[in-house]
Amino acid sequence: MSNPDLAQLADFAQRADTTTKPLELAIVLPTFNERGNLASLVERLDDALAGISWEAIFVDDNSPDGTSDEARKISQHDRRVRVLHRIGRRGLASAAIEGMMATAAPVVAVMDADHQHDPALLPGMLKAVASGEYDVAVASRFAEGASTEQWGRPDRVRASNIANAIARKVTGVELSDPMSGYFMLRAESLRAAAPNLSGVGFKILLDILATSDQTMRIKEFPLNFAARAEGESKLDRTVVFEFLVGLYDKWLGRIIPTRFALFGTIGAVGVVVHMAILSAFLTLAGEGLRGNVVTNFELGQTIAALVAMTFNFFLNNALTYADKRLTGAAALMRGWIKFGVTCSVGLLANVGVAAVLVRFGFHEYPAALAGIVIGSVWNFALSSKFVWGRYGT
Ligand SMILES: Nc1nc2c(ncn2[C@@H]2O[C@H](COP(=O)(O)OP(=O)(O)O)[C@@H](O)[C@H]2O)c(=O)[nH]1
Ligand SMILES: [Mg+2]
Repeated sequence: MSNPDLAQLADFAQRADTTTKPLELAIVLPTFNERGNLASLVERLDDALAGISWEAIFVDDNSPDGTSDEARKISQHDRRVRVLHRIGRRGLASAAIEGMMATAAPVVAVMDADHQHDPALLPGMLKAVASGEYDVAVASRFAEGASTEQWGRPDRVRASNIANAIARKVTGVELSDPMSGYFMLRAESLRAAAPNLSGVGFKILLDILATSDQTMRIKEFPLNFAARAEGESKLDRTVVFEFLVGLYDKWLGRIIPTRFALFGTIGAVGVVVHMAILSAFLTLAGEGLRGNVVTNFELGQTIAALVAMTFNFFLNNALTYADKRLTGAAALMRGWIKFGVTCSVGLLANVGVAAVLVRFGFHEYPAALAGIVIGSVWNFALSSKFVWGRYGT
């Protein structure tokens, strides 16, 4: 037998061994439009994890580029690769949690599917966690020996630093990169924390650390954070914002749901915009329209309402629904019209409730307030379904 044959045989034996060996590690890879990155990533996992019995779970939120089809194609030939295809859902945190809950492996890792996270760190991380010496292994972009130079995004390094500083303050966890998206822990610890995880935006690692009862023993692994291979970042702009939303969700989200709080806050700002436009209009219009069929007030009120509604639509699209943001002129136009229709229904509910309350003898202002609250709840419920929800596009 020649040497290459021997090498092949050894390779085959090792593979056979890892398919009969009990599963040791699951790597959860949330994806949204990552089609071009999958095949090469599986190859890199295969290289990095030689001798380890692993599976990879792609959790795809129905990416329009067909990422899930690509993942299924790979999976047909490689059973270590699995696909969780979610419909009508968006969000990195919930994708990671659901992926980690979908495996029988005793140890689970989460990493990006865009090649920013180097799979070569996985065996070391596994050793730290599987031995029981540590509870969590974190690949850190900011630990001693790590680098973010290849990333080429100093703006995002700064944003991450700010978020990390706040994170360290509020959780008391001393970690160089609590917002890291690349980490590993025992599946058992994850399952214990799962019922109390927020699953909204919030960087999932921080959520796990803040949720778990005992103090986690953490080992950091310096990561050379690369530029993404193909496609574009979905999370850009929103890191710090997402983080603040996550904090809110953790502390108050159970009392007033996070999205509703955002929607309501934006609505309140919308009222200010409305009043500003109305007063500007009334000042500028002066006596001009006096005596016409439409009064200054009626015209001003209509313009202000349209502007405020448009303002609310765009702000909600950018912030409240950042994770399901509508993009492109056609989708935005459709969304804007649907939002307008939704708000008119909300207005009817608002006025209806307030009028009934006044008839029952309530004072006008509390009645108006009740109308506003009911109208907002209505707007929120309807628009989250029809504008940004699964029926939205
Ligand atoms: N399932 C799922 N994955 C997502 C979503 N948003 C981002 N991802 C994936 O999460 C990983 C990190 O996202 P990315 O856009 O690279 O964020 P960045 O690294 O912070 O710029 C990538 O693998 C994305 O494809 C989402 O809404 N759902
Ligand atoms: Mg990325």
